[in-house]
Amino acid sequence: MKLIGSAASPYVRKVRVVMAEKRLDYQFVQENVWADDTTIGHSNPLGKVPCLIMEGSEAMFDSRVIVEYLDTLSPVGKLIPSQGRERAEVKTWEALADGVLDAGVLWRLEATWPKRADGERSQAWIERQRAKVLAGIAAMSKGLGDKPFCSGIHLSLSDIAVGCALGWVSFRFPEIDWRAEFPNLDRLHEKLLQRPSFADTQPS
Ligand code: GSF
Repeated sequence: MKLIGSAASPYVRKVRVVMAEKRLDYQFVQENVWADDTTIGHSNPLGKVPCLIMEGSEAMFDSRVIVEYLDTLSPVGKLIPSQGRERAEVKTWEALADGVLDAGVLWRLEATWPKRADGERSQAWIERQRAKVLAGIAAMSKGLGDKPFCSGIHLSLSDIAVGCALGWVSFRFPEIDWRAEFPNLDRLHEKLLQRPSFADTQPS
C-alpha cells in the first residue's frame, strides 16, 4: 500500500497512527498538495490527502474511509466497534475531531492562503470557524470527563482522532492553550504520546 500525504496534515496523521497501531506496512509518499505542480489530482480528483493507493484497485480517500478499511485488514487492535451504539459513538467522536480540524483548516486558509488577497480575507468567517474549534475542544473535554479513553475501556479511533486534532491545533494555533483549560485532554494527549504511533508522527 502507498499512502500519499504530508507530515503536517492531521488527517494523514490519523491514517498513519492507525497503520502503526494495526502493524500494517505501507510506503509513505509525501506530496505538497499546495504546490502548483502537485500531481495529487491523478489519484484524488478532489486534490486532497490522505489518499491510499493499493495495487490493482482504485485510489481510496478520505481519511474516514481509509481508517475504516484499514481496521478490517487485521484483527490486531480493533479500533472501530463493528456495530450498534458503540460504533456510532466512535464515529461521532471522529466526526467531532475532524470537524474541529475542518474548521481550523478553513480558519487558517482564510487567514493565510497566499492566493487570497488581504482585502478578500473575512474576519467574520475567521471568527465563525474559530468558535467551532473552541466549542469542539470544549465538547471533547466534556465527553472525556474522568474516563481513561474517549469511548470504551481501550484505545479506539475516538482517541486517535482526538489526539491528532489536538496535536494539530497546538501545531498551527499555539496560542490556543487547551492544555491549561482542559487538563483531562492534556492527560489523554500525554498518554497517547507515549505510544510510538503518536510519538513518531508528530506534525512537522
Ligand atoms: C480532509 C482532507 C484534507 O482537507 C479527510 O481526508 O478526512 N475530509 C478529508 N486534506 C488537506 C490537507 S490538510 O489540511 O490536512 C488537503 O489535502 N487540502 C488540499 C485542498 O486543496 O483543500
